[in-house]
Amino acid sequence: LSINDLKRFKNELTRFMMTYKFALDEIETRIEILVQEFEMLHEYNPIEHTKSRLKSPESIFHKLNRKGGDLSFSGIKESIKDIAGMRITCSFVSDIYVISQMLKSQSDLKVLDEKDYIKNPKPNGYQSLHLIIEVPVHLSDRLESVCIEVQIRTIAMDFWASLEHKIYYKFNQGNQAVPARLLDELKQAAAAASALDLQMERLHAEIEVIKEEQSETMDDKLNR
Ligand code: 0O2
Repeated sequence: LSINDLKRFKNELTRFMMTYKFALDEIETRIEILVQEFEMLHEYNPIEHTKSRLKSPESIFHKLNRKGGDLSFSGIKESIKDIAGMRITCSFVSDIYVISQMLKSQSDLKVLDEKDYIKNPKPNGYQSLHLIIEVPVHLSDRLESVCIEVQIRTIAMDFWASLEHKIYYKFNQGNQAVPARLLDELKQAAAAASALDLQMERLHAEIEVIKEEQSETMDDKLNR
């Protein structure tokens, strides 16, 4: 392997990773437009926060080894769909489906896969809506279709998932299994998070009705 081979590989890797960054930039902009328009029309923002990340080359390599795939840029592109990931945290469960529907209805985005872990939570309690979306990226000399994974969840689901991730990380670093009692408690915590989401959604709907009634009364007074 010569120094020139290494330089060529480094350039190819940079170019490969850049396409995923551009796909994330593209989706971030589209989400930002949806939020601003939604806020203007409904005086309400369905998104609490968003977070984007690119998988590191090391982590891509580990995943490829685990899943078994061709060690080439086209092979990686084919077998790993979450090199670019965006997490959207919403206030309420219904907002998750509103955002998902808005993305699905954009004609130049292609939803390749959808996993609804809200309707069908994972056995450990994990909840989220996952979409694998193919995004068109216009480069200087070609058009590339780039996959990104979008995870949409509520604040409660996100709180649960980040704690669960930390617990697994801690135990896995020591090559230990997570104790059954902790797994059980995590499952109970997932049920509590779900109940909280339901309660918040109900309260939100009630508040919306009150706001609507108040604005109707105000309109009546002004029209009298
Ligand atoms: P990271 O570092 O968050 O990216 P895949 O492994 O992606 O080929 P899979 O398992 O069918 O196939 O994908 P799925 O179910 O869509 O889940 C992928 C991602 O969802 C994970 O990415 C996590 O981010 C999240 N996730 C899925 N299940 C759990 C869970 O039980 N707990 C938590 N905390 N997160 C989960 P990565 O690559 O594992 O990690």
